[in-house]
Amino acid sequence: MIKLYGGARSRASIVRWYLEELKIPYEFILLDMSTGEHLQPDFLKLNPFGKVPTIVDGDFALFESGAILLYLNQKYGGKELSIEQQAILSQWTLFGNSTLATGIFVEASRAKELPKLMAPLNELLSKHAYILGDEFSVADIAVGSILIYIPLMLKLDLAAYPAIVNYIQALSNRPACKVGMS
Ligand SMILES: N[C@@H](CCC(=O)N[C@@H](CS)C(=O)NCC(=O)O)C(=O)O
Repeated sequence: MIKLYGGARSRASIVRWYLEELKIPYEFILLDMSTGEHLQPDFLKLNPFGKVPTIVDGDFALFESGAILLYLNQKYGGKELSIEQQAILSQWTLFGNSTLATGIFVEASRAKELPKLMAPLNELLSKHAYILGDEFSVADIAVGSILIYIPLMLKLDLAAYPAIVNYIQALSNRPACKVGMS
């Protein structure tokens, strides 16, 4: 069974949400980061940087939430993807994990970056329900999880981006999201 190592209110939620969507049995191992459980030798063997999320699938260990999402999609997503389709999923996963997360969470550049990211995203989501079109995909986990952190953690005013507000609401109503991102 896949082991998912996480901490309270950590990015392990993103991976947990996807494991729930895929309906894969998994064991969630909650590390007490306040006492440094993530810095103990046994965990550092899995992730030398001492960060969560990290998974172990059989004897294969993997860290970085984006890499884990793409691995799970490739192994358990049930679809044969072309190189281009796989690249598009990587594009959105890296966008969520890096460009979007930086734009949202780095306070110093937020005022400048946020409109540049949110306006095109709002436009895209006003045309179709999900990032890739009418079908939910791992791209929605990667991008949606970062967007969901806005109402959860930052309380930014999203009134100018109604399609994003609807998207966040729709994703938050998914049973898997409720378990993963809670
Ligand atoms: N880019 C990484 C970020 C991992 C990360 O920074 N995780 C935090 C929790 S959200 C952590 O483990 N922090 C512990 C530490 O830095 O000591 C990912 O998406 O997996």
